[in-house]
Amino acid sequence: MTYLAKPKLHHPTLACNAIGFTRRDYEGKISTLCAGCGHDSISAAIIQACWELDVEPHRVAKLSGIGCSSKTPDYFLGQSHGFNTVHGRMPSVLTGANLANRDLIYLGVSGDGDSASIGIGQFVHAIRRGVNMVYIVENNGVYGLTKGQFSATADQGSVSKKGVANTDSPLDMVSMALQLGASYVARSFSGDKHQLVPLIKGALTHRGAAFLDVISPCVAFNNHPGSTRSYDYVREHNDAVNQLDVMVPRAEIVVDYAAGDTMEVQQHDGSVLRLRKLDEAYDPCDRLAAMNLIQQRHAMGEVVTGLLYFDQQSNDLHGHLNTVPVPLNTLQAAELSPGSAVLDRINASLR
Ligand SMILES: Cc1ncc(C[n+]2csc(CCOP(=O)(O)OP(=O)(O)O)c2C)c(N)n1
Ligand code: SF4
Ligand SMILES: [Mg+2]
Repeated sequence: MTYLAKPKLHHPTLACNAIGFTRRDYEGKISTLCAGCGHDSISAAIIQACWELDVEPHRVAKLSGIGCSSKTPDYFLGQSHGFNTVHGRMPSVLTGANLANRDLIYLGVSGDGDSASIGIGQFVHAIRRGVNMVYIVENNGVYGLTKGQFSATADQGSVSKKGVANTDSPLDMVSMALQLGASYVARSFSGDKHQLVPLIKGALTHRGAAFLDVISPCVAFNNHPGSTRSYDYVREHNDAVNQLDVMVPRAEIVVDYAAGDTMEVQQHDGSVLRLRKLDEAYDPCDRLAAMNLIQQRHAMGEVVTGLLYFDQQSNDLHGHLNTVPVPLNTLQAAELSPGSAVLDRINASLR
């Protein structure tokens, strides 16, 4: 007999964060994914990031599409809001929810199939509009749920489990996000939680469109020699440009890096991103340089990871539209319909 429910009781000695939650309070149901799937490590990193940031679970809205990756919101933040949309439609549902209630933290989780094929039109518009969200693509180069067909992000020449080479050019979602104006762009690897957890924390504290491409090996269909999305390939070709720390205002800021090796930037919510440079020449505030480096290293078979770009002056969709500061879903009839006298004044001003 299989038991798929986690025990509700917690050990009394489990550590609590500043708002009294244990790490287990941020978990969801037991995962039904294949043992070793990279997506489960990303779920664990999301749980860790939210716990460390003292995020109130009821303030998070998780949205996803269809795919193994899109199933994962069931496996974390079980006390948060969730909406599992249809294939490729997560970005528009997230945009609508964000417009109605700007007070929630929006976490979009998708796959390379979900976002780079059927949902590509939705992805580009959510990013270019600067929707305030964390958009994570769990990128394994295949359609895992439908048994391992190449996705649009699969590298040309990479070989399927059955030995067939992919002949199409890959679509790089990081380069696209940069070109579309995302204000926080990062790439990481599901097998590197030391890099991934701070990148998720930085994205959660960022205002604007934060995009994370996380290489996440599919152990069932894309983890063999010849694949460029396998654990071995990514470990051997990972080229990290920096290492991020996120310090929230209440935390003591401990300096442990040599001066000159780091750069700090304050986010809108008061948190500080501290970047330790691993590649001295890399400037994460230069969008064009980021695009160049990613393409150059990709041509060499390298996978560039880290915080690739952020915009210190970032804004979001509500800022662009100049909406009122309160959630639109709290406006009352009197505020939405100010009456004929106001309408007459507006009409008169247009004559
Ligand atoms: C409209 C529609 N077309 C096709 C499908 C079949 N389908 C389900 S998941 C999927 C691709 C999933 O790939 P990805 O987003 O990369 O997720 P993964 O399983 O790899 O994590 C497809 C094509 C569907 N569910 N709905
Ligand atoms: S099929 Fe691939 S993507 Fe889906 S759960 Fe299994 S390992 Fe993960
Ligand atoms: Mg996939």
